[in-house]
Amino acid sequence: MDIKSYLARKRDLVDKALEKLVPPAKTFPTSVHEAMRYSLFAGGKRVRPILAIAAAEAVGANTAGLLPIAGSLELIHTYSLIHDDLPAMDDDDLRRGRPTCHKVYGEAIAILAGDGLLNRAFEILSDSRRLKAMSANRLLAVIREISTASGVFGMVGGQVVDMESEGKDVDFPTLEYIHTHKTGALIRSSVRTGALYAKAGKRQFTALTHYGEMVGLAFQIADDILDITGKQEEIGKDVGSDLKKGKKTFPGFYGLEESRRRAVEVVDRAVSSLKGFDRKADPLRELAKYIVNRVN
Ligand code: GRG
Repeated sequence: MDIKSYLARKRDLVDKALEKLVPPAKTFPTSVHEAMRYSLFAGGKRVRPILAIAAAEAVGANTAGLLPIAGSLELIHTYSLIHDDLPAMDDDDLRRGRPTCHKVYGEAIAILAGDGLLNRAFEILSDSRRLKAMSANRLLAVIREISTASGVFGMVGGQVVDMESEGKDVDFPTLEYIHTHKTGALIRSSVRTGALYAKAGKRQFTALTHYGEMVGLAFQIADDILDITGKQEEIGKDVGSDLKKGKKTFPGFYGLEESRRRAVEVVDRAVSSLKGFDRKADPLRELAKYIVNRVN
Protein backbone atom coordinates (compact mmCIF):
# COMPACT_ATOMS: atom_id res chain seq x y z
CA MET A 1 0.00 0.00 0.00
CA ASP A 2 1.03 3.62 -0.56
CA ILE A 3 1.29 5.06 2.96
CA LYS A 4 1.90 8.61 1.70
CA SER A 5 -1.40 8.78 -0.16
CA TYR A 6 -3.19 7.05 2.77
CA LEU A 7 -1.81 9.70 5.13
CA ALA A 8 -2.76 12.54 2.78
CA ARG A 9 -6.34 11.23 2.47
CA LYS A 10 -6.76 10.76 6.21
CA ARG A 11 -5.14 14.10 7.02
CA ASP A 12 -7.63 15.77 4.73
CA LEU A 13 -10.56 14.03 6.46
CA VAL A 14 -9.22 14.96 9.91
CA ASP A 15 -8.64 18.58 8.87
CA LYS A 16 -12.21 18.86 7.58
CA ALA A 17 -13.53 17.45 10.86
CA LEU A 18 -11.32 19.80 12.91
CA GLU A 19 -12.62 22.76 10.96
CA LYS A 20 -16.09 22.02 12.38
CA LEU A 21 -14.94 21.04 15.87
CA VAL A 22 -13.55 24.41 16.93
CA PRO A 23 -15.49 27.70 16.83
CA PRO A 24 -14.78 30.12 13.95
CA ALA A 25 -12.04 32.69 14.65
CA LYS A 26 -14.64 35.47 14.62
CA THR A 27 -16.44 33.95 17.64
CA PHE A 28 -16.37 36.19 20.72
CA PRO A 29 -13.90 36.36 22.49
CA THR A 30 -11.98 36.38 19.22
CA SER A 31 -8.38 36.44 20.55
CA VAL A 32 -8.60 33.00 22.10
CA HIS A 33 -10.41 31.43 19.14
CA GLU A 34 -7.88 32.91 16.72
CA ALA A 35 -5.00 31.55 18.84
CA MET A 36 -6.58 28.08 19.06
CA ARG A 37 -6.97 27.98 15.29
CA TYR A 38 -3.52 29.44 14.65
CA SER A 39 -1.89 26.47 16.39
CA LEU A 40 -4.38 23.83 15.33
CA PHE A 41 -4.06 24.64 11.62
CA ALA A 42 -0.30 25.17 11.54
CA GLY A 43 0.32 22.00 9.54
CA GLY A 44 0.54 19.15 12.06
CA LYS A 45 0.93 15.62 10.73
CA ARG A 46 -2.25 14.43 12.53
CA VAL A 47 -0.46 11.24 13.62
CA ARG A 48 -2.68 10.61 16.65
CA PRO A 49 -6.09 10.89 14.90
CA ILE A 50 -4.76 8.81 11.99
CA LEU A 51 -3.55 6.10 14.38
CA ALA A 52 -7.02 5.97 15.94
CA ILE A 53 -8.66 5.68 12.53
CA ALA A 54 -6.19 3.04 11.30
CA ALA A 55 -6.68 0.99 14.50
CA ALA A 56 -10.46 1.06 14.06
CA GLU A 57 -10.07 0.06 10.40
CA ALA A 58 -7.81 -2.82 11.41
CA VAL A 59 -10.69 -4.18 13.49
CA GLY A 60 -13.05 -3.72 10.54
CA ALA A 61 -15.06 -0.67 11.62
CA ASN A 62 -16.59 2.04 9.47
CA THR A 63 -14.73 5.06 10.80
CA ALA A 64 -16.96 7.98 9.75
CA GLY A 65 -18.37 8.24 13.30
CA LEU A 66 -14.89 8.23 14.80
CA LEU A 67 -13.82 11.59 13.36
CA PRO A 68 -14.97 13.80 16.28
CA ILE A 69 -13.09 11.53 18.70
CA ALA A 70 -10.00 11.44 16.48
CA GLY A 71 -10.20 15.23 16.21
CA SER A 72 -10.33 15.53 20.01
CA LEU A 73 -6.99 13.72 20.23
CA GLU A 74 -5.49 16.38 17.98
CA LEU A 75 -6.98 19.20 20.09
CA ILE A 76 -5.32 17.71 23.18
CA HIS A 77 -2.02 17.22 21.36
CA THR A 78 -2.08 20.83 20.11
CA TYR A 79 -2.83 22.14 23.62
CA SER A 80 0.20 20.21 24.91
CA LEU A 81 2.44 21.75 22.24
CA ILE A 82 1.25 25.30 23.01
CA HIS A 83 1.90 24.85 26.73
CA ASP A 84 5.18 23.01 26.14
CA ASP A 85 6.48 25.98 24.12
CA LEU A 86 5.75 28.55 26.85
CA PRO A 87 8.67 30.37 28.52
CA ALA A 88 7.85 28.58 31.80
CA MET A 89 8.33 25.23 30.08
CA ASP A 90 10.51 24.64 26.99
CA ASP A 91 10.59 28.30 25.95
CA ASP A 92 10.51 27.72 22.18
CA ASP A 93 10.06 30.36 19.48
CA LEU A 94 9.26 28.04 16.60
CA ARG A 95 6.68 25.27 16.22
CA ARG A 96 5.41 23.61 13.10
CA GLY A 97 7.62 26.07 11.18
CA ARG A 98 5.91 29.18 12.56
CA PRO A 99 6.34 31.45 15.58
CA THR A 100 4.92 29.72 18.64
CA CYS A 101 1.45 30.65 19.90
CA HIS A 102 2.71 32.85 22.77
CA LYS A 103 5.07 34.72 20.41
CA VAL A 104 2.06 35.79 18.34
CA TYR A 105 -0.71 36.14 20.93
CA GLY A 106 1.17 36.66 24.20
CA GLU A 107 1.56 34.23 27.08
CA ALA A 108 -1.82 34.74 28.71
CA ILE A 109 -3.82 34.06 25.54
CA ALA A 110 -1.54 31.11 24.65
CA ILE A 111 -2.22 29.52 28.06
CA LEU A 112 -5.94 30.10 27.61
CA ALA A 113 -5.89 28.80 24.02
CA GLY A 114 -4.33 25.58 25.35
CA ASP A 115 -6.96 25.40 28.09
CA GLY A 116 -9.65 26.10 25.50
CA LEU A 117 -8.47 23.25 23.25
CA LEU A 118 -8.22 20.77 26.12
CA ASN A 119 -11.69 21.53 27.42
CA ARG A 120 -13.19 21.65 23.96
CA ALA A 121 -11.88 18.11 23.41
CA PHE A 122 -13.83 16.79 26.39
CA GLU A 123 -16.90 18.81 25.45
CA ILE A 124 -16.86 16.99 22.10
CA LEU A 125 -16.08 13.59 23.63
CA SER A 126 -19.03 13.84 26.01
CA ASP A 127 -21.49 15.05 23.38
CA SER A 128 -23.59 11.94 22.77
CA ARG A 129 -25.58 13.67 19.99
CA ARG A 130 -22.39 14.11 18.03
CA LEU A 131 -21.26 10.54 18.72
CA LYS A 132 -24.40 8.60 17.91
CA ALA A 133 -22.47 5.54 16.74
CA MET A 134 -21.38 4.80 20.32
CA SER A 135 -23.21 3.65 23.41
CA ALA A 136 -22.90 5.85 26.53
CA ASN A 137 -20.79 3.15 28.21
CA ARG A 138 -18.29 2.93 25.38
CA LEU A 139 -18.10 6.70 25.23
CA LEU A 140 -17.32 6.75 28.95
CA ALA A 141 -14.56 4.18 28.38
CA VAL A 142 -13.08 6.41 25.66
CA ILE A 143 -13.23 9.48 27.91
CA ARG A 144 -11.53 7.59 30.73
CA GLU A 145 -8.91 6.28 28.33
CA ILE A 146 -8.04 9.71 26.91
CA SER A 147 -8.24 11.66 30.18
CA THR A 148 -5.95 9.17 31.95
CA ALA A 149 -3.43 9.26 29.11
CA SER A 150 -3.38 13.08 29.06
CA GLY A 151 -3.25 13.57 32.83
CA VAL A 152 -0.79 13.09 35.68
CA PHE A 153 -0.52 9.35 35.03
CA GLY A 154 0.29 10.06 31.40
CA MET A 155 1.40 13.12 29.45
CA VAL A 156 1.33 15.66 32.30
CA GLY A 157 3.33 13.32 34.55
CA GLY A 158 5.90 12.76 31.78
CA GLN A 159 6.20 16.50 31.21
CA VAL A 160 6.81 17.11 34.94
CA VAL A 161 9.62 14.53 35.12
CA ASP A 162 11.07 15.84 31.86
CA MET A 163 11.23 19.39 33.23
CA GLU A 164 12.61 18.30 36.58
CA SER A 165 15.32 16.24 34.87
CA GLU A 166 16.76 19.09 32.79
CA GLY A 167 20.49 19.45 33.29
CA LYS A 168 20.59 16.36 35.52
CA ASP A 169 22.39 13.13 34.84
CA VAL A 170 19.23 11.00 34.72
CA ASP A 171 19.37 7.21 34.47
CA PHE A 172 17.83 5.20 31.65
CA PRO A 173 14.65 4.15 33.57
CA THR A 174 13.92 7.86 34.12
CA LEU A 175 14.35 8.57 30.42
CA GLU A 176 12.04 5.64 29.67
CA TYR A 177 9.46 7.04 32.09
CA ILE A 178 9.62 10.43 30.35
CA HIS A 179 9.29 8.91 26.88
CA THR A 180 6.47 6.50 27.70
CA HIS A 181 4.47 9.17 29.53
CA LYS A 182 5.18 12.49 27.80
CA THR A 183 4.80 11.22 24.25
CA GLY A 184 3.95 7.53 24.46
CA ALA A 185 0.79 7.75 26.55
CA LEU A 186 -1.28 9.79 24.07
CA ILE A 187 -0.05 7.74 21.12
CA ARG A 188 -0.93 4.45 22.85
CA SER A 189 -4.25 5.95 23.85
CA SER A 190 -5.00 7.00 20.27
CA VAL A 191 -4.63 3.41 19.10
CA ARG A 192 -6.70 2.09 22.04
CA THR A 193 -9.38 4.70 21.36
CA GLY A 194 -9.73 3.43 17.78
CA ALA A 195 -9.91 -0.13 19.16
CA LEU A 196 -12.60 0.80 21.70
CA TYR A 197 -14.64 2.57 19.02
CA ALA A 198 -14.41 -0.51 16.79
CA LYS A 199 -15.43 -2.88 19.62
CA ALA A 200 -12.19 -4.82 19.43
CA GLY A 201 -12.20 -8.17 21.22
CA LYS A 202 -9.94 -8.71 24.23
CA ARG A 203 -7.09 -10.25 22.24
CA GLN A 204 -7.24 -7.59 19.57
CA PHE A 205 -7.27 -4.88 22.23
CA THR A 206 -4.18 -6.32 23.94
CA ALA A 207 -2.35 -6.64 20.62
CA LEU A 208 -3.24 -3.08 19.62
CA THR A 209 -2.17 -1.77 23.03
CA HIS A 210 1.24 -3.40 22.55
CA TYR A 211 1.43 -1.95 19.04
CA GLY A 212 0.61 1.52 20.44
CA GLU A 213 3.33 1.24 23.08
CA MET A 214 5.95 0.24 20.53
CA VAL A 215 4.91 2.97 18.10
CA GLY A 216 4.99 5.56 20.89
CA LEU A 217 8.51 4.55 21.80
CA ALA A 218 9.66 4.47 18.16
CA PHE A 219 8.13 7.93 17.65
CA GLN A 220 10.09 9.38 20.54
CA ILE A 221 13.40 7.76 19.53
CA ALA A 222 12.86 9.19 16.03
CA ASP A 223 12.12 12.60 17.56
CA ASP A 224 15.35 12.48 19.59
CA ILE A 225 17.30 11.56 16.45
CA LEU A 226 15.63 14.30 14.39
CA ASP A 227 16.53 16.85 17.04
CA ILE A 228 20.17 16.16 16.12
CA THR A 229 20.06 15.26 12.43
CA GLY A 230 16.93 17.09 11.22
CA LYS A 231 16.77 20.29 9.18
CA GLN A 232 15.03 23.26 10.77
CA GLU A 233 12.87 23.83 7.66
CA GLU A 234 11.69 20.20 7.85
CA ILE A 235 11.22 19.69 11.59
CA GLY A 236 9.67 23.15 11.98
CA LYS A 237 11.58 23.94 15.19
CA ASP A 238 15.14 24.68 16.22
CA VAL A 239 17.66 21.86 15.74
CA GLY A 240 19.68 20.71 18.78
CA SER A 241 17.24 22.10 21.32
CA ASP A 242 17.40 18.97 23.55
CA LEU A 243 21.15 19.27 23.91
CA LYS A 244 20.98 23.03 24.57
CA LYS A 245 18.45 22.46 27.34
CA GLY A 246 20.53 19.69 28.90
CA LYS A 247 17.91 17.02 28.14
CA LYS A 248 18.86 13.36 28.17
CA THR A 249 17.81 11.59 24.99
CA PHE A 250 18.12 8.17 23.41
CA PRO A 251 21.17 9.16 21.33
CA GLY A 252 22.62 10.66 24.54
CA PHE A 253 22.64 7.16 26.04
CA TYR A 254 23.30 5.00 23.02
CA GLY A 255 24.69 7.21 20.27
CA LEU A 256 22.98 7.81 16.92
CA GLU A 257 23.68 4.50 15.20
CA GLU A 258 22.52 2.34 18.11
CA SER A 259 19.44 4.55 18.57
CA ARG A 260 18.54 4.05 14.89
CA ARG A 261 19.00 0.29 15.27
CA ARG A 262 16.78 0.26 18.36
CA ALA A 263 14.10 2.31 16.60
CA VAL A 264 13.96 -0.27 13.80
CA GLU A 265 13.81 -3.09 16.35
CA VAL A 266 10.91 -1.40 18.15
CA VAL A 267 9.06 -0.96 14.85
CA ASP A 268 9.55 -4.67 14.11
CA ARG A 269 7.99 -5.44 17.47
CA ALA A 270 5.06 -3.13 16.69
CA VAL A 271 4.49 -4.91 13.38
CA SER A 272 4.80 -8.36 15.01
CA SER A 273 2.06 -7.54 17.47
CA LEU A 274 -0.32 -7.28 14.48
CA LYS A 275 0.21 -10.93 13.44
CA GLY A 276 -3.39 -11.85 14.19
CA PHE A 277 -4.75 -9.11 11.90
CA ASP A 278 -5.43 -9.31 8.16
CA ARG A 279 -4.71 -6.82 5.35
CA LYS A 280 -6.98 -4.24 6.99
CA ALA A 281 -4.12 -3.64 9.45
CA ASP A 282 -1.66 -2.76 6.65
CA PRO A 283 -2.00 1.00 7.28
CA LEU A 284 -0.97 0.40 10.91
CA ARG A 285 2.00 -1.67 9.74
CA GLU A 286 3.10 1.02 7.29
CA LEU A 287 2.46 3.82 9.80
CA ALA A 288 4.90 2.22 12.24
CA LYS A 289 7.60 2.26 9.56
CA TYR A 290 6.74 5.80 8.49
CA ILE A 291 7.09 7.03 12.07
CA VAL A 292 10.79 6.14 12.22
CA ASN A 293 11.56 7.16 8.63
CA ARG A 294 9.86 10.56 8.81
CA VAL A 295 11.81 13.78 8.29
CA ASN A 296 9.56 15.98 10.45
C1 GRG B 1 2.36 20.67 28.41
C2 GRG B 1 1.19 18.81 29.62
C3 GRG B 1 2.13 19.23 28.60
C4 GRG B 1 2.74 18.30 27.88
C5 GRG B 1 3.64 18.54 26.77
C6 GRG B 1 3.81 16.75 23.81
C7 GRG B 1 4.61 17.36 24.87
C8 GRG B 1 4.15 17.24 26.26
C9 GRG B 1 5.70 18.06 24.60
C10 GRG B 1 6.21 18.26 23.24
C11 GRG B 1 7.69 18.18 23.29
C12 GRG B 1 8.17 17.31 22.26
C13 GRG B 1 8.83 17.93 21.10
C14 GRG B 1 8.01 15.99 22.37
C15 GRG B 1 8.53 15.07 21.39
C16 GRG B 1 7.50 14.29 20.67
C17 GRG B 1 6.42 15.13 20.14
C18 GRG B 1 5.17 15.12 20.92
C19 GRG B 1 6.56 15.80 19.01
C20 GRG B 1 5.52 16.61 18.38
O1 GRG B 1 4.51 15.79 17.86
P1 GRG B 1 4.30 15.61 16.29
O2 GRG B 1 5.60 15.29 15.63
O3 GRG B 1 3.92 17.09 15.90
O4 GRG B 1 3.16 14.66 16.05
P2 GRG B 1 2.92 17.65 14.78
O5 GRG B 1 3.32 19.10 14.68
O6 GRG B 1 3.12 16.92 13.49
O7 GRG B 1 1.55 17.48 15.32
